[in-house]
Amino acid sequence: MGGIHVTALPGEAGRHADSVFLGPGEDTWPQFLADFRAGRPRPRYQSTVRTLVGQPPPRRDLLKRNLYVAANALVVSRGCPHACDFCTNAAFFRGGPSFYTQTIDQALAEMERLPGRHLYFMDDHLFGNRPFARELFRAMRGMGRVWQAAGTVGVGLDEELLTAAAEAGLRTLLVGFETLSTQNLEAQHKHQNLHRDYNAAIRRVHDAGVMVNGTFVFGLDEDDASVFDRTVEWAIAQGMETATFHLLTPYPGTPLRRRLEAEGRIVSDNWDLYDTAHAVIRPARMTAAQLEEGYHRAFRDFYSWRGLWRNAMAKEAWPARLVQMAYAGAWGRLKWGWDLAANARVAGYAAPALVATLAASGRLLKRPDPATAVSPLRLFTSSPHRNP
Ligand code: B12
Ligand code: SF4
Repeated sequence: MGGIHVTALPGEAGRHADSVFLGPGEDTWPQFLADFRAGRPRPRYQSTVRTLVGQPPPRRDLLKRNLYVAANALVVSRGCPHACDFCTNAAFFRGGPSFYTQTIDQALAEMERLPGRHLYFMDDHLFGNRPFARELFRAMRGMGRVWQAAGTVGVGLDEELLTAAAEAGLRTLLVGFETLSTQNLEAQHKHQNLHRDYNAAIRRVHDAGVMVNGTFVFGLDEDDASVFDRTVEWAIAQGMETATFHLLTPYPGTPLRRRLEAEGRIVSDNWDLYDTAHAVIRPARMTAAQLEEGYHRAFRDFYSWRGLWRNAMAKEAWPARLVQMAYAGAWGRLKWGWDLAANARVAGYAAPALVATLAASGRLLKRPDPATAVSPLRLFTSSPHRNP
């Protein structure tokens, strides 16, 4: 067994497996195979070498593409340059560098192997190494890809990097806003968000033709029962396309857990409830029941028809409003449809619709340039791509 949970709790995992792997697996898996062949597998393997250079390409031929909306999921970096208290990253990468990238050539070669136009970067912070990101986006320009990735608020304020990303095909950016409270950010050591103009960041991301998926954490120490409505109202007022809410969860190995443990505020160690949808801590300024209720209400309100309508109306033009309704509606209101498609093993057939929406959103959101204005009839036509 290996992975994030196992790394945080190797003793627990060791009760269920002969060998456990701590940290990234690239260096330890070959060691294990050699030991296993020799008939001497060890009970514990700790990663010490941190590099993605020279890794064999993933066996994507094993993937049943019809099962996935985003079959072209890839990572070109590991970890993150930041260290927020609630995040599992620092614990996972203990004992070595906690942020490193592939080479540009390796990353491009991986993209070459992926059919179609869509890419879904699973990197924690694709923009975390600025020179790497800039070079990557420059190389991706003209490939005709449309892609989704995650970054920090700072990306929205970094005009040069944002423009390069958008020109390379970035169409949705997941941004960890987490909270609108400075004290909460300080308490979580989320320094990279401090004193950043969230509104300006969103505006600029939109102006670049990129949709925003904002993520938020509820249950931080400054949050009282008013936090849910305030946050949802703010997100809607910004015309944020999609939002994801999470309850503060003290994952094993994190500084957050150590603090809450010392304060006696962790109420459950049932890992099934550690899905960021259950209150497993005693919040400071409300009850656990209020926290859970507010969390569900936030989702309900943001994705209510009224919420979607108001959100869409924050956009200036009707085509952009309609794409916003379609994208956010499909994301937030059609869960039953996605479940149905997943169970019927046909989710992959939704991929062309996703690509069309992402491509259209790029043209619709982008601040209009009169010289290159697009006719509404051409909004959904795709740009040429050598690997359609
Ligand atoms: C992308 C992602 C998602 C995507 C997944 C998309 C997809 N198609 O797979 C989506 C958005 C769906 C998602 C959803 C959720 N996610 Co998520 N997600 C991630 C993210 C950013 C990357 C995961 C990834 O693929 N990494 C790349 C792979 C290569 O790394 P890896 O899995 O760690 O594997 C390496 C090692 O761990 C090791 N290894 C792993 N397994 C094994 C096994 C063996 C035998 C060996 C030898 C080695 C080994 O080797 C690998 C190579 O080095 C991680 C954060 C992170 N950076 O890992 C969070 C993360 C995994 N998610 C998290 C959470 C909480 C969730 C949700 C519960 C959120 C929610 N409330 O909805 C859901 C749960 C979904 C589910 N049903 O499980 C948490 C989990 C925390 C924890 N301690 O358990 C993480 C760690 C984020 C965080 N920092 O808090 N997620
Ligand atoms: S910025 Fe995101 S990925 Fe990086 S340490 Fe903070 S929460 Fe984790």
